[in-house]
Amino acid sequence: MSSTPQTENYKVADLGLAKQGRMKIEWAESRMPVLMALREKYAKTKPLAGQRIAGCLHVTKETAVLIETLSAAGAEISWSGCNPLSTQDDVAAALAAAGVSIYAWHGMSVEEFYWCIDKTLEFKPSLTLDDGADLIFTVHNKHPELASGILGGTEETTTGVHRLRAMARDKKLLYPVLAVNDSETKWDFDNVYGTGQSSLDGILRATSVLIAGKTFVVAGYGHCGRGCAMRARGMGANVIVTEVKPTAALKAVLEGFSVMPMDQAAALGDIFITATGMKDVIVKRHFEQMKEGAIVCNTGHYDCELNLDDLESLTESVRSIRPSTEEYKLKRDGRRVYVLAQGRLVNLAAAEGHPSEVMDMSFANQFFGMMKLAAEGASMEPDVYTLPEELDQEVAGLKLDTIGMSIDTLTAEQVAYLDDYSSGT
Ligand code: 3DD
Repeated sequence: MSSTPQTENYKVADLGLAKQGRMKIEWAESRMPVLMALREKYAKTKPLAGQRIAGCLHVTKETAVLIETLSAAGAEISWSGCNPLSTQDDVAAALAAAGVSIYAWHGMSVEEFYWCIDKTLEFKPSLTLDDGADLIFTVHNKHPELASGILGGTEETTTGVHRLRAMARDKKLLYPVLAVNDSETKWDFDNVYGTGQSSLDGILRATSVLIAGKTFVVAGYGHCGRGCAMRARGMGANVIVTEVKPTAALKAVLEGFSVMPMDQAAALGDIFITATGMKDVIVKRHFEQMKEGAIVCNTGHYDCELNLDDLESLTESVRSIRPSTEEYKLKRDGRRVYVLAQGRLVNLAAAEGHPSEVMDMSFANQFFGMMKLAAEGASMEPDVYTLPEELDQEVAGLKLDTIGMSIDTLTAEQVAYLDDYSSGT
């Protein structure tokens, strides 16, 4: 439990970390020019005035920039973290010290995790902002009476969007949701380049091992897995990809990665990372085959991809040998397997998550999503929607402007040519 007493509108680990946290937030601000431009523009008109946003998203220095941008645009905020291990306590302290209603600390229990979500719902939000859908699930399963007051919600991550689409299909959704994850300026940047870099960052901070020359097994070749494979290869690893989807596996083959079932890869890998969104990706028979010293981690949103109950059934003793690194000594022959971040997303639990530069675009989509729902949510049916394609071009254009890049534009004649079917070659 966090040592800071809960006041009426926040609970964090240690308010004394606020000064350090504020400097981390300022560092992120200097690398999130799109959000900062939106903050400057909308602080004047405050289009979110009167809105109460309950957020459930990793409390990182980048999320703090989003929170303070939404607040500058007029919204009232109440926030919790979306993973028990991903909160940066100094950032949470800085937000609390600045008056943000925040309930988040690193290392909370699952019970405390849901207590924090309940606290954010006390002010009866008009909008919800999710990463992994725990907040919206809590509204639907525990506080359905709040749904009538909610104009809509956004969802940040692949797995969350998948589950919300299933709810919408089954007509269980009580209010409209915008799938921020499905914006190209989110998934094609955050999921690929963000996850690739931040997952290697998490592994390196937790273990400090050499990546070059190691056999690096990536389970899942979706956008996140692709990023991990790309970055591991960049550091000199021999990358093996495991998949269940033929097209994804074929892409990995054509990118030059080895592809094989986990049953085969388990005996070969030095480092394993799961990025599938599926449960039980690495299970007992795989742990049994692993080499002495194998390192295993997950970068998927939920902590179900490594079956640690299976590993525990094989284990004689466990010790925390480094921060975010636990050593499991196996009964059979004393072999040691190392699990990072207790099987939770290694990029946020053992490092700081994706770099600010990519979160700048993900969170610009979150910001525009909140604006759209504030304006139109009341007239939208409960379903899952993607943000308009032109918004992607606007976000990418803002990013290019803020990094001083300019591009060509089509002439009127070229635009006409696109639709011209009067002649061929
Ligand atoms: N996620 C990764 N890095 C993050 C950061 N620095 N701040 C907040 C959230 C962060 C999670 C996102 O990648 C989210 O898009 C996801 O889970 O898909």
